[in-house]
Amino acid sequence: MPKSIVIVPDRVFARQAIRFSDIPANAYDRTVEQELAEYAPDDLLNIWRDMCGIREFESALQEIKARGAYKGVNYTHAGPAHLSIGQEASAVGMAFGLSVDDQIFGSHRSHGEILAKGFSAIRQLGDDDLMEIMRTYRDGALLRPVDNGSSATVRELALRYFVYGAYSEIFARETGFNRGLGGSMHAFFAPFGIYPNNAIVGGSGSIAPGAALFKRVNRKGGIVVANIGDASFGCGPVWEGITFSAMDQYRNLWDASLGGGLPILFNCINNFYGMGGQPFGETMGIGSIARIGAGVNPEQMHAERVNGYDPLPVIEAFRRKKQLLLEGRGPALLETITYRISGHSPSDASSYRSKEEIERWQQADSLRAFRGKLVENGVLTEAALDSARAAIEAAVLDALKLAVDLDVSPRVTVDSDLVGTVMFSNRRVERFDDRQPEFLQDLTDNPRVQQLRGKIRTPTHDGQPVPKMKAFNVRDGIFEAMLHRFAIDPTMIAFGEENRDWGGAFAVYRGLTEALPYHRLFNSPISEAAIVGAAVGYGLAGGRVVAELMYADFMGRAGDEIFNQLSKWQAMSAGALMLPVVLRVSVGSKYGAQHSQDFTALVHHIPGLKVVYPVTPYDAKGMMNTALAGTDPVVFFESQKIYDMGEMFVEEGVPEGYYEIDLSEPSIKRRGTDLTMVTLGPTLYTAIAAADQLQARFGLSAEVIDLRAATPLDYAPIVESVRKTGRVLLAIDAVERGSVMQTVAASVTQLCFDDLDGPPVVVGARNWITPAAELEASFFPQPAWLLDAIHERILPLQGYEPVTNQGLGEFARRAKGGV
Ligand SMILES: Cc1ncc(C[n+]2csc(CCOP(=O)(O)OP(=O)(O)O)c2C)c(N)n1
Ligand SMILES: [Mg+2]
Repeated sequence: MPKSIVIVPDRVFARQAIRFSDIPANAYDRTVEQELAEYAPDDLLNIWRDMCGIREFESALQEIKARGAYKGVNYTHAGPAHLSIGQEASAVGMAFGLSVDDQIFGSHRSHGEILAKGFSAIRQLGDDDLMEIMRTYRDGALLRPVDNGSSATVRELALRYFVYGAYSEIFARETGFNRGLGGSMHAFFAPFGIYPNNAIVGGSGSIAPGAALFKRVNRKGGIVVANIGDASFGCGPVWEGITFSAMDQYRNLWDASLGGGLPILFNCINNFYGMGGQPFGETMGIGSIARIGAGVNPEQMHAERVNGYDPLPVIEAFRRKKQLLLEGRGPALLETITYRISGHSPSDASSYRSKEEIERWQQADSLRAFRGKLVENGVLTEAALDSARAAIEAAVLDALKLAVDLDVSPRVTVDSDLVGTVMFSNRRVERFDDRQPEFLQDLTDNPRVQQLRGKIRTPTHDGQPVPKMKAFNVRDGIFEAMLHRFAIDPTMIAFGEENRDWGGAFAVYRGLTEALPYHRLFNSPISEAAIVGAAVGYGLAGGRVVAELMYADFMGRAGDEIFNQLSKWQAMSAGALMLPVVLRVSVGSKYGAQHSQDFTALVHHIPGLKVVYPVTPYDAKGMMNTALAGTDPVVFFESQKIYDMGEMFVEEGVPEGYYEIDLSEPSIKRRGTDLTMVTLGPTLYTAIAAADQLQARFGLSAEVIDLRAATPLDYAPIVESVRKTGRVLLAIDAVERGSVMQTVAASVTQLCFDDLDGPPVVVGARNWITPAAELEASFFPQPAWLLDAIHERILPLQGYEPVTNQGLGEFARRAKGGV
C-alpha cells in the first residue's frame, strides 16, 4: 500500500451507508424517427446485410454438420461448430460502431462476432489498407484463392477474403486465418482488431484486461471488448479479470496522461443458457449479470442491460460505453440479451428447453423484426433488402465452396512439423517500441543500484569466502537483468502481488519502486488468474511483461491461464502472435504443504512453455536477460532457499555488464570422471555437498551438471558426461514421482544405453505433502540420501553405512501404498 493512502480510524468507523444506484435495464427508448435521423439508409442496409451474412454463414455450418451438405456443397466437418443462430443482432450491434483499433476477444461461440467485426472493419478501411492487409497477411495465402477477378470492388474482395479465411480456419485449412491451427473455437484475425476466441469458458475474461492494459500503458487508442457468455460469469477468472480492470490505482496513482481506468467493456452475451444449465433460476442466484457491476466499484461498472435482439439499442449502448471508456472511466459492463436458437453444438438435442420457448424466440427473430421495422417505416424497400441479402448469401456460399475444396484450400500436411515450428517464436526483440523508456529517476541515483556497486561478485574475495551480506546474490542477478531490460524496452512492465512498495516478493524488486512509474511496476489484486491472464493479453497485444506469482504453489490458481492460454496462443496463431511473457514463480521452503512445492514437472509437461530454474547469481542474471530479450513464454522458477546465495562457480564473477545464457544449455558446475550427478533447482548445492564427501571419503570424482532448464533442454552435455562416467544419479527437490528428473532419466537411459553401467537413479523429495519446517530434512533430498542411493544402486562405497533406505525394495513397497 503506498503511503499516500492513509487509513484513518475515525473515518472508517463513521456511521454511513453503502449506496447503490439503479442499474438500467432495457432503457433504450429512441423512436424510429430519432434513429432514422442518426443513420443513413446505407448504414441500416449494412446492418441488415451483416446480420444476414452471419445467419447464412452459421446456417451453412449447421447443415454441413447435420447433413453433410448445403446448397449443393457436400462436406463432412469433423471439428466443432458452436453456432449463434439467433444472436446476430447482438454481434452486429456490438461491432457496428467499433473502430478497427478497438479489439474484441471472444468465446467458443464467436463466429458471429468475428464476422461482424470483420465486416465493420472492411467498411472502415480504405482500399489501399485493405489490399495491403490481404497481400501481406501470411504473404497473401488467403488472398490468392479468392482473387480471381470476380469481385467488382476491393471491399467486395475483402469480404470474400474474410469469410473465406474464417471458413478455412474452421475447416483446418492452410488458407485459414491461422493455417487451421486455431479452428472454430480459437479463430482470430488481428489486422481487423479480432483477437482470440477462447474454448475455455470465460477465458477471455482474464486475458482481455491485459490488452486494455497495453492500450493504457503504451498510450494507444481504442477500447477492448470481452465478449463472454452469461454462464461464464460463474468462472473465478472472469471475476478476477473484472477486479484487475477496476483497480483504483489507474485513476488514483497512475500518471493522468495515461488516460485513467482501463478501456475495457465486459460484454455479456446473455442467451440464458450455459450448455443446458440456466444461470438464471438454476445455476446462479444473481438474477441479472448487470447486477455484478454494483459489487465492483462505486460507478457500478456503468452496468446496464440492453436488448440484443435488436441491433440499434446495442449500437447505441456501445457508443455510450465506448465514450466513457475513452474518457478513462472504465471498466464497463453490458448485459446484451439475446437467444441461441441453434443448439449449443450440433449434437445438442435441446433436451433442456421446450419447443414452445424456441418457437417464441423464432417468432421474435431479430432478422425478421429488423426487416419489418425498416420496411414498415419506409426506410428501405423489400427489394433493396432482398437484394442485399442475396448478395451476401452468394458471397458466403462462394467462400464456402472454395474453403471445402482441398485443391484450393489444402490442409497443412499432417506429417509436417508445422505445429512444432510455431510453438515457440524463438525470436529476439530488443524493444517492442522505439520511444524512450519511462523512469522516475536517473538509475545511477537508485539506492539498490548503488548498493550493488559495493557487492562482491566473485566466489572468493582476498582468498576468503564472501560473507552473505556482501555477496552479489541470486535476487541481485534477477534485479540487475530486469532493470537493464526495463531501460531497453519501453513496453516492458512488471506486476503481481506486493510488487511495488513491499519491494517485491522476497525483496527481489527492492529499488524498482523508486525507479519506475506505477504503470511499469504495480501491485495487482490477489488474483493469480488475472495476473497471468492479463500478462497473456498484454503480450498478445504487443508488449513485454514480467508477471509474478510469489509462490509456485499458487500456480493452481492460474491453472487455465498457464496451461491453456500462455502455452497455446503462439501455436494456435500459427506464428502470427508472439508471447514475450516471463512468469516468475518462487519455490518456497519452511512454509509447509501449500507453500513449498517445486511444480516444474507440471509446466514441463505442457507443450508451449519454456521452463527454467537457475540457482546461481550468474545463471539467474544471464537467463533472465535471455528470457527478456526473447519472444516466448518463460516460466522462471526461483528458489527461496538460495536467494541469498553468492556466486560459487564462476571464478571471474558475475559480470556487471550484459550477457545472455542459452536457455537450453545445461551447465557443468564441477568436472569429474567417476559419476555424473544431474540436478535441477537448489538440489545443485545438495549434490555439490555430496560430491565433496564422495571425493573426501571415497576418492571418487563426481561431475555435477545443473540442467538450469527443463524446456528447452540440450541433452548433449549430459550424454557426453555419461559416456565418460557410465553412471548417473539425478536429484531434484520436487517429489520424485513424475518429476522432471524421471523424464530426463528415461531419456538418458535411451540416449546412453550402451554406455551405462546400470540404470540412472533418481532421488527426489519424498512423495508426501511438504511437512513443517522442522521436518523438512526428512522430506527434501539431503547429501546423505545421494550417497545412500549411490551406495545402494550405483556403486558400493567401501565401509559406508547408509542413513536412509534408498533401495529398490523400499521404493516398490512405498509405491504400492501410493507414497
Ligand atoms: C472452463 C470450461 N468449463 C466448461 C466448458 C464446457 N462448456 C463449453 S460451452 C459451455 C457453456 C457456456 O455458456 P456461456 O458462457 O453462457 O456461453 P454460450 O455457450 O451460451 O455462448 C460449457 C459448460 C468449457 N469449455 N470450459
Ligand atoms: Mg449462455
